[in-house]
Amino acid sequence: MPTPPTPSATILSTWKHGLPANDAALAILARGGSALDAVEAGARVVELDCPDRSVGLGGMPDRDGIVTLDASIMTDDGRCGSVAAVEGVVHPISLARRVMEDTPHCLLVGEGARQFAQFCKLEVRANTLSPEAEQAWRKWLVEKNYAPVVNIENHDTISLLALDQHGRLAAASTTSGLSFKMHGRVGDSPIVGAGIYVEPKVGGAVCTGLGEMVLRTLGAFVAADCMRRGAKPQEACEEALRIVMAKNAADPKTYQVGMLALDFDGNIGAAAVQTGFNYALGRIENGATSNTLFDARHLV
Ligand code: SD4
Repeated sequence: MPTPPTPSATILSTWKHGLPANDAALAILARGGSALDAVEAGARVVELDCPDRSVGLGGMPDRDGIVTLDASIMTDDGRCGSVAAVEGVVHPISLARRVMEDTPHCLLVGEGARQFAQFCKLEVRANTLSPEAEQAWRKWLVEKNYAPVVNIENHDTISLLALDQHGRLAAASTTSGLSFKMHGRVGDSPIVGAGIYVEPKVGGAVCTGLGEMVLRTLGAFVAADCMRRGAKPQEACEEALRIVMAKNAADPKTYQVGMLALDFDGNIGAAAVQTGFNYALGRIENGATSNTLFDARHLV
């Protein structure tokens, strides 16, 4: 007998722009829609309108003045799709989903990913800079200080986790990556296991922050694996971040990594290396909907 639907659902998103993302996701979850549709819809909101210029075509460029985008999506049956270093694609999260659903592959990069977007008839534009991003890039060019320090303030990649009314869980992440990165640099966000991971029957985890720190330890996988071994989502985020800090030589005060986790009971975890990481939690419980911004616990 299939499990009857439960009248609850959860959406968890990084940073303040998680609030409008959650609103879009909650609309889907409220009508019994899938966690997969919810995380995609939430990511698409921020891809179109990210005031902090860290997601989508309005995002900050690399050091050559070119915006390159990374995105990934994963479901609780182990399916996943990603795109990396793709140019001109308005909704890289939807392209990642098409990689997952319509190809035998997990990851497409660069020009091949862009061509696949055209094949899928997803919107592709000329890759021009927004006026704000161009101004910031020209200012950066004056000194060309290549110090990939991710902010400890309130802006960054959007990464999402959703649990729907039918008990299905999905994760997604989409970003323009580190501002003024080297052309061709890919962060953690499109790398399954690093920026996002869903462990079937256990739960999922997602990351934001300085991708190199997460890539070296496959942060999201580590957090999900902690849950597989019995940790609650909060304990899992903190344990995974301790491992990130232990395995990276850099002083943790010089970088930020934030993590969110969600299990199949709707328990959540949120933690960051240092202060400044906030997240939006959306819930549907007994017919009532909430969407609230919280500060995550920090470890240093
Ligand atoms: C990256 N974690 O590319 C991602 C995104 C990010 O500001 O932090 N962007 O490293």
